[in-house]
Amino acid sequence: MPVQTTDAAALQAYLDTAVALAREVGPAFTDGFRRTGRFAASSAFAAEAKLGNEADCVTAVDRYIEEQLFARLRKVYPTHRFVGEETTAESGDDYAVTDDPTWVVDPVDGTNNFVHHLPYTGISIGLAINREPVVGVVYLPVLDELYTAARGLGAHLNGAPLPIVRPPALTSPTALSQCSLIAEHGSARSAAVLESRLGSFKRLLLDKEHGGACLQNLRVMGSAAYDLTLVARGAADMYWECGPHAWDFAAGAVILREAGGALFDGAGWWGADVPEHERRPRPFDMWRRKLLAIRHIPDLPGKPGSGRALQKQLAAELLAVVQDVPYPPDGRH
Ligand code: LIP
Repeated sequence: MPVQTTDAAALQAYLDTAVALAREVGPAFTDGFRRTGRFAASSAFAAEAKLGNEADCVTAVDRYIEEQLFARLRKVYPTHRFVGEETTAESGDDYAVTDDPTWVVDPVDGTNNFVHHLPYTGISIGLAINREPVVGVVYLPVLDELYTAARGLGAHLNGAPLPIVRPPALTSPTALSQCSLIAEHGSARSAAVLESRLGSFKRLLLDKEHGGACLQNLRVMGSAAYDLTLVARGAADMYWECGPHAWDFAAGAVILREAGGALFDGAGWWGADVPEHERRPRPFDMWRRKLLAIRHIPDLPGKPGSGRALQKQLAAELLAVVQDVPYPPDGRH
């Protein structure tokens, strides 16, 4: 098995490259969003439905930015591998997941927001080594928010360390009912998927008298990458979703972890035949398309490790309420 360099200097160099490229393609992204410049001819812009599903769309901007990013990355790292939403999805998802350095890119995450002029949409550039995401850049050009992180080097928003809100202002929720959760509707719209997902939402929101978790609030923002940055900055307590792909999660996962957040497999146990003693949050695997993210929770005074314990407790509480939606994993393993 090849030895991959993941020392701080190597990771910083990868991060610098990713930041420079995100900034470079940013103007094309805003041109697309505003239908100006290179994307002024609106006829060239139409959102196309992938696989006949209008909820899962792609535009000329997605394709253009992915091409630009991969062309530049290939020049700098000719031996690396590349997985991108547009090239990969359009080639039928048939790629091998290996230990090699692999750039995992979503040129426009939140394409639906992009098409509808909602600025919660951005470029997501992740680098995985040994199958684990280690570098992440999420750039929201319209809002000019640049989130950056590399393993062991911290996470930043426009250069300021994350989470933005810190103790003592950052308090600790001690139960699911005190949490704000981000979730998504996703693009799969079959009756079975909707029933499962809406059932989870209902149990999460329902008051306690009727057996629900009575979550403080549930928000749908429309972009997995952005959702992860919101949890990383401390603007939401949790994000849960089954269905997105590695290119939606890769960069945001690094940013969240480096901001002190915790990631778990989002599959959940509702209705599954899992014995009670096995009911613990499983580790996150970005190729499995299921994620639960919990924000940084500070330790209680004099209790080191209590923040991590609370993250696990909240994850367990949430996973006991939601229902898994089965999806095949990304890539060949
Ligand atoms: C989107 C994700 C979102 C999910 C959507 C879609 P896209 O990515 O960010 O979380 O709910 O179905 O996968 O397609 O806009 O890059």
